[in-house]
Formats: sequence, structure tokens, C-alpha cells
Amino acid sequence: MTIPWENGMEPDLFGTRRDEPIGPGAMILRGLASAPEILAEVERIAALSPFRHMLTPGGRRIGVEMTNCGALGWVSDRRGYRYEPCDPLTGRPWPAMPARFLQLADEAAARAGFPGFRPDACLVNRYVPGVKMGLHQDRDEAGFDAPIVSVSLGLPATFQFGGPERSDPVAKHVLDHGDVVVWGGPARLAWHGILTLRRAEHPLTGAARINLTFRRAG
Ligand code: MD3
Ligand code: FE
Repeated sequence: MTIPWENGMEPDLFGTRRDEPIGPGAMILRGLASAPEILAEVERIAALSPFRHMLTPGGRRIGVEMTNCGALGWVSDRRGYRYEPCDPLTGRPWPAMPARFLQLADEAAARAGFPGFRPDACLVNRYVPGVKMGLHQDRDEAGFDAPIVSVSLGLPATFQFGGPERSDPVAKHVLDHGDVVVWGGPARLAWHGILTLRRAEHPLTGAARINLTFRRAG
């Protein structure tokens, strides 16, 4: 099925493409996920497994609030970082991955050159002004063959994207409501982070930014 709000691969009236490669294996798909139904799904997920601050293995509270959907969810506590089938807060399985999430993730990955993406985990991050996510790699998944697809909703944020070494130089890109980014192949283990969110209001999310990351974790 075709997603009706997508713009296809054709140049637009201004002769530009909205699909922006930002490095080997990494591509921004501007505005691919701007449908309000996506935020309605996030509300359904958060009603079952609420956003919460997790603890780092060192015992510090993570500033970004998190929840998950799908067969596996990313968790952090004194015992470490890992994926778990049940929400430690509710003792129940994480909410199911909505069908439209699977469709969106597969569509985005395919456009970026990674067909057949079947994520089994979706980490949902919530940022309020003053919150950031420091530079890190995503390496808690069982394998790195599959890409990661991220969806940004609500307030804009500046994303930092480096290379496979922590000391590699970083490029900055502003991610706006509806922007989707795909990382795979040589970009899969790139260091990345989100700069401190600036105070602002978004008509759909208020003073918040929501980020979905679709992963093949198990
Ligand atoms: C590049 N989230 O949840 S999404 C994360 O906006 C995370 O909440 C950020 O980093 C956020 O782990 C950034 C962009 C992202 C996600 C995964 C990546 C970039 C990535 C994996 C490899 C390389
Ligand atoms: Fe990450």
C-alpha cells in the first residue's frame, strides 16, 4: 500500500529532493511521518506503558522519558542496558507495535535502500526543554545488519551525527516534526546524540519532542 502523504522520489517544483543523504548509509526523509495518527498511537502506547525516567547502570536518572512498544523494549537500570519482553513498571508485555508503525518503518527503510525491514522493538523517547541525549552508539541489539529508523514528532531538535569512533567529527542537522531518518550499513554504529531541547511550543505536542526509534533488537 502507498502512504498517501509521501512525496515519492521525484524532484519537487523547486528542483530539490526531500530525501537527503547525510553520509554513507544515512538518509533524512523530510516530512514522511507528519500524520497526526502517529501521535494518537503514541498516546495509546503511553496509556498502557507510561513514559518514565530510567536509571543508568551508575544510578543516575536519564533526562529523556521513555517507553516502548513491540515484542522487545529497551530498558536501563542498575543492572545495565538491555531489551526486555515485559515492561518492568507494569510487569506486562510492552504494548503491541501498531500496524501503521511497521508499515512506516518498512517504507522508510526501503526508500533508503534497506528493503524488508521488520523491527521487533520501538523505543519512544520524550524530550522537554532543557533535556538532551549525549553522544552514544546503539549497540544493545542482537545484530547490526538491520538499519534503525527514527521518527521525530513535535518540537524541532538538533541531531549530532558522527562516525564509528567517538572522536570522529560530528555534523549537525535539525530534525522537525514528521522527519524520518534511516541509519544502516556503515552508519549503523555511528556515534550520535541530541542537543539540549530549546523552549518552544508545538501545536500538536506542546512543549515536547517525541522520537520513535524502530530497531531489530532480537
Ligand atoms: C544513528 N534517539 O533512542 S534518533 C536513541 O532523537 C536515540 O531521540 C535520538 O539516539 C532521539 O538511541 C536520536 C536518531 C538515531 C537513532 C539511532 C541511531 C540515530 C542513529 C543509530 C545509529 C546511528
Ligand atoms: Fe541512539
